[in-house]
Amino acid sequence: MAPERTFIAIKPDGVQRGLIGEILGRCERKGFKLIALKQLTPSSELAEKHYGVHRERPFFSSLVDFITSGSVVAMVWEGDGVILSARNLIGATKPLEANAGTIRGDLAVNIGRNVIHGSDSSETAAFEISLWFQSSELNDWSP
Ligand code: DAT
Ligand code: MG
Repeated sequence: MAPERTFIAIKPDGVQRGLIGEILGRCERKGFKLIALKQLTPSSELAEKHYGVHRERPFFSSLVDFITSGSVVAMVWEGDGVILSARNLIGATKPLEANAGTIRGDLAVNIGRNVIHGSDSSETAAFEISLWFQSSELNDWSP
């Protein structure tokens, strides 16, 4: 499987709850390589682009309000099959349906406060990485 990159973000609820270290640790222990990391409170413009695919959904405005409500930890991780593998680490969108052992299964109960975002395909990963990061912020290194 070819090395890939994916965009992962710890949402404001995860930051508020002190789960940054827990989530970084799970990604690191899995064996993925951290390529970029920063903390920011996203603008509405950034949030609306990030969640543009959900623009017509009834929850869109509350989703944008939530993701812009506080600090987000934005990351790029690299590894073989990392896009799907990170989705598996994250678990189902609805935390009550997420398997135990996943981040959402272990750490969340509410779909509107589900702690973490991960890209769902190679196309979204490329789009989200370029939306959240300048290419100069991506730091390649050899383990
Ligand atoms: P995921 O975050 O697992 O990729 P998604 O892309 O379908 O899920 O939706 C993006 C976010 O929007 C999700 O993390 C939480 C919120 N969301 C999705 N479906 C929702 C719903 N039915 N009601 C409220 N929020 C929802
Ligand atoms: Mg999604």
